[in-house]
Amino acid sequence: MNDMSVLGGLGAALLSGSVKVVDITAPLGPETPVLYLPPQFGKNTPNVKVHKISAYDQDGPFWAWNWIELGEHTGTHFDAPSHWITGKDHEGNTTDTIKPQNFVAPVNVIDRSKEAAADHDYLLTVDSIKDWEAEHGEIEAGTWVLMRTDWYKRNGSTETFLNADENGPHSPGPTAEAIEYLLSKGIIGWGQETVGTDAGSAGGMTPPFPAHNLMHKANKFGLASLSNLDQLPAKGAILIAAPLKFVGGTGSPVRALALIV
Ligand code: 23J
Ligand code: MN
Repeated sequence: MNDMSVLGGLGAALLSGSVKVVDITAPLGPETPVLYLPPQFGKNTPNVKVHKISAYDQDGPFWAWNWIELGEHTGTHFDAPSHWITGKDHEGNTTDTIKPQNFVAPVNVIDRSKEAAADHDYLLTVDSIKDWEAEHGEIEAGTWVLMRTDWYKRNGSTETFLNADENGPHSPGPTAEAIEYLLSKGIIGWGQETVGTDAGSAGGMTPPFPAHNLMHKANKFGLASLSNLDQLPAKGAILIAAPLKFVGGTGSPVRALALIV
């Protein structure tokens, strides 16, 4: 297939519905759960606030509009390398300077939903990724890797989503070694369905928050609070997830989509 017929074929497939667009984004609003960090880590990010400007009333007779108060790292969102101290000196490391090719790429989806249901502190290991590759094929350079856990089904409330007790939050994520392994394969991004790209227990890991520390050190990206990964195949989908072009932004809410056949 030549390059023109690839897009012609895609356009026809979108029109006929044989290629489908899956929304892998969680609803964004005042009820959206946000990360909670304990005081030793510093400040927290606020909840979304929506401020009315007008609603077809004396403040704007024929129109409705709002302005929103929004943290960069809120809801389904993109982590830029500048988010982490390890990524702060890279070229093109902010939401406005990242190359847009990174926002559209093939995606691998590692289903560990059974494991995460059985163990809320489930950690994805190198061996588990190698098992997945033996079944589905190698993870290729330039692709995204997402872990499906079905954790998005807990995203309706902060309590179930953060899942914290006196020992801190309990949610699945990657080991540091798993991220190192994925980086050795040349991936451009790591994403999951939990509030951040790391496990609830990640503050106590070496290094702390390894998905953030290691991905951003490598000038690579993250996606957090993804939804509906149970609708994606292990391989073969195309991820589309572009942050707002915030000048100097460390991250941004996104409308994350996947193209599937
Ligand atoms: C700051 C500190 C720790 C974490 C995070 C932010 C996030 O999850 C985020 O949204 O980037 S874990
Ligand atoms: Mn983030």
